[in-house]
Amino acid sequence: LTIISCFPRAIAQQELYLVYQPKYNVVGGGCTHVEALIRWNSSELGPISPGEFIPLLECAGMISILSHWVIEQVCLQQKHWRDSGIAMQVAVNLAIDDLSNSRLCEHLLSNLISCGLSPEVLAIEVTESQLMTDMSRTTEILSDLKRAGINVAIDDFGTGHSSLAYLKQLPIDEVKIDRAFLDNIETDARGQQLLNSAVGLAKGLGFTVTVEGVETTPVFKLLNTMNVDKIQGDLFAKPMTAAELEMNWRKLN
Ligand code: G
Ligand code: G
Ligand code: MN
Ligand code: NA
Repeated sequence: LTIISCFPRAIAQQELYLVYQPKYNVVGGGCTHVEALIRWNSSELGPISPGEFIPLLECAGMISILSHWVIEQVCLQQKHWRDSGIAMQVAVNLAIDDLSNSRLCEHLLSNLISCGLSPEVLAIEVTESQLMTDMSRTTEILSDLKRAGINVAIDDFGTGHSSLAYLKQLPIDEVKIDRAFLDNIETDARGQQLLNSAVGLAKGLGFTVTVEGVETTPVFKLLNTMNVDKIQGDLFAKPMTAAELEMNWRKLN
C-alpha cells in the first residue's frame, strides 16, 4: 500500500475533505476571503498531510484528479453558501500542471456556470516556484484566467528564487508572503526591514498583500505598522470545516 496506489480510491470512498482557512482584512476588519485546503483521512494509511501526498501526486502526473475534485467541491460549497447569504471568495491551491491543462481550465469555468456562480467568487493560488518554471507560458495562462474574472495569487512568495524583474509582468492580483519571513521577526530588526520592503515592493506594483502564518499578537501588531492588506494564520483562525466556518461566520465578521 502506497500513497499513490491508495489515492484513486480516496475520492470514491469519501476520504477527502476540504477545510477552509479565513484571511483577516487588516483594514476594515472581518473576513471576506478564505483558502480551501485539502485533507485526506485514508482508511488504509490513516491521516496523510497534503505536504506529503501532493508532491507525490504531482510527480505521478495525478494532481489533476485531485484538482478536479477540489474545484467541484468548492463550487458546490459556494453555491450553498451563497444561497445561505454567506458571501466570500474561496481560493484553491493549484499546481502549474493544472493551469497548463486546458481541460482543467474548462472544468473550472463550466463548474462556475453550472453552479450559477460568478468568477469573482473563486481565486487561485500558485506557488512562486511553480509560477517561475515557464514564464511565457504561465503568463499566457494567467492572463486567460484573469480575463475570465478569476483572481490569481502567488503563494509562498519570497521562497521561490524568482527574479524580481518578472514580478512586474505577472498577471496576478495578490502576493502571499511566506511565513518564513516571520521567523524571529519580533527581535530581528533586519528581518523587519526585509519584510517591510517585500510588502512595499508588492504594494507598489499594485498587488493585494497577504502575510501567512501569523500566530501571535505581537507579530500582528508589527504587521499593523506595515502596509499589509490581509493576514492569515492561527492567531485569527485555523483551517476549519465548512460547518465550523458557517458556525463561526458571524464571529469572524
Ligand atoms: O494545509 P497544510 O499546511 O497541511 O498544506 C500543506 C501544503 O499543501 C501547502 O503548501 C498547501 O498549499 C498545499 N495544499 C493544501 N491543499 C491543497 C490542494 O487542494 N491542492 C494543492 N495543489 N495543494 C494544496
Ligand atoms: O503553502 P500554503 O501557504 O498554501 O500553506 C498553507 C498551510 O499553512 C495550511 O496547510 C495551513 O495548515 C498552514 N498554516 C496556516 N496558518 C498557519 C500558522 O499560523 N502557522 C503555521 N505553522 N502553519 C499555518
Ligand atoms: Mn496557499
Ligand atoms: Na499559503
